[in-house]
Amino acid sequence: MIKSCVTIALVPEIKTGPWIFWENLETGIAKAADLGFDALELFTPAASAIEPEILTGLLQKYNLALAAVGTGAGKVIHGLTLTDPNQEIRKQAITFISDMISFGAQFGAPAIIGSMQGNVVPGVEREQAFEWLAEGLTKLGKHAQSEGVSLIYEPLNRYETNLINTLGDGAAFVQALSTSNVKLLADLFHMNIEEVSLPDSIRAHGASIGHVHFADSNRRPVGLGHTAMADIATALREITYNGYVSAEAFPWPNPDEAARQTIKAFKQYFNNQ
Ligand SMILES: [Mn+2]
Repeated sequence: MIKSCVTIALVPEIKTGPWIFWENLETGIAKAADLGFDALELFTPAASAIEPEILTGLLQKYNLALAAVGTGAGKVIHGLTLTDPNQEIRKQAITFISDMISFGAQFGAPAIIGSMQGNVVPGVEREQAFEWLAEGLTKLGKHAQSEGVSLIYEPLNRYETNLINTLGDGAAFVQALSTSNVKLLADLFHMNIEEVSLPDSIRAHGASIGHVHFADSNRRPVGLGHTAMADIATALREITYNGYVSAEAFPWPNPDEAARQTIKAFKQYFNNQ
C-alpha cells in the first residue's frame, strides 16, 4: 500500500525551499489531516526543536503518522556535512544526524540524508570524499538500526551534489556498506534531471528504495509539470513499494493549493492500487 505524505518545514533559513506547509506545526498538521494525507514529513532546525510529547499529542489528535524527518538544517544553519575535509565538522554532522535519527525513531520515522552528504570540494580526492560518506552512512545506518528504523540516503541532482546523482549509483554505494540498513530516496524531481528513464530506474533498484519524494519536473506539485507520472506509479506498484510518496514540492501557487493539488494527484495515481 502506497501512502500519501506532505512536507512541513519549520526552518526559517530555508523558506525558499520545496516544502508545502510553512505555518506553525499544528496549523500544517490540521490542514494535512483535513485533506486526507496519511502522514507528514518534517523539517526542523534540530532534533530538539519539537518536544516529542507535543508531536505525539498532535499526531494522535489528527490521526497522522510521521513518515520521515529531514536533516538539511544541519547544513543550512550549521554548515555541517559528512564529507567536509575538517574532521571535527564531519563529527558534528554525524552527531546532528544521529540526534535526528533518535528523534524520528520515537515515531517510527527514518531520517533523510540529502544536502548533508555534501560535495567533493576542491583539494579533496574523490575517493577520499566517498570514504568519508561511507564512514558516515555506515555509522548512522547502524545507529538507526539500533533505534529500530532505517536510514534514508538521497541521491541529488548534479547542481546540488557531485557525489551521487542517480538511483543506480546510490544503490551500488549503499549495497557496498557494511550495514544493510541504508535505503534510497527516489526523489522524482532529481530523477527527472538525472535518470534515462524514471520507471526503468525504479524497477531496476526497487529493493533499495525506502522513500519517495513526489514532485513534478519543475518541482511544482505533481500535475503541474511534464513528468509522465502514470508510468512511474505503475513502476512503484510493480516493485510493490509500500512506503510514502511525500510531497517535497514548491508551495506553488501557495501552500493550500499545492497541498490540494498533491492529494488530488495522489488519488489519481495511487488510489486504485
Ligand atoms: Mn528530495
